[in-house]
Amino acid sequence: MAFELPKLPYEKDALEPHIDAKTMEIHHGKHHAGYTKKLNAAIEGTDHEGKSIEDILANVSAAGAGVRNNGGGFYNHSLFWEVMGPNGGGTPSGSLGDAINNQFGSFDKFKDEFKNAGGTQFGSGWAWLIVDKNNKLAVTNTPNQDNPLMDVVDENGTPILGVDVWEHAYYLNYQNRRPDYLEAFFNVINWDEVSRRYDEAIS
Ligand code: MN3
Repeated sequence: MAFELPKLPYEKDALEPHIDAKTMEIHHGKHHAGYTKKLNAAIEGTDHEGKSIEDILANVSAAGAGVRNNGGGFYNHSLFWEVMGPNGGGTPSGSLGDAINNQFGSFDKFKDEFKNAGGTQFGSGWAWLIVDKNNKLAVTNTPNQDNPLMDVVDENGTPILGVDVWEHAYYLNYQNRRPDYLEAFFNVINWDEVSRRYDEAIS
């Protein structure tokens, strides 16, 4: 079974004005589609064929760069579309809201740390909110298409929120203003989905 490009869970203009339709169209239809296709090509005829993407990423150090880059790209973007939405923004409530307050002191402090992780990632990469092995929240960042599920990164955990800080994610609308893009991202975060992922990760 080959991996399939997931459908966007909303229309490509649904995140405007924060993320524009043209960026979504290219990002999903070209970039994510490309990672998916190249991942399938990289695993065809290997031991990775038929495994879950999570299993592949957990042992990615033993795989080649093609699996690492495209497997990460496939997984990361699949998560990215899900944790955004047209009715996004605001703040999380429930168990995740409590955990953020406990771990970071306040939502605003978490937001600053997350934006800082995205803003200081040199070159291309991602910023993450993860649940670590002790069920604690942490903010991390990773280069390229690496992610916290991979056995090659410093801080492992289950990613429950991620933001793409590759230039292709924001350059049409924000040019070099990555901090503005990161601020706008907070207007489209689907906290219901992030909370669902949090509850699943700690259960
Ligand atoms: Mn991308």
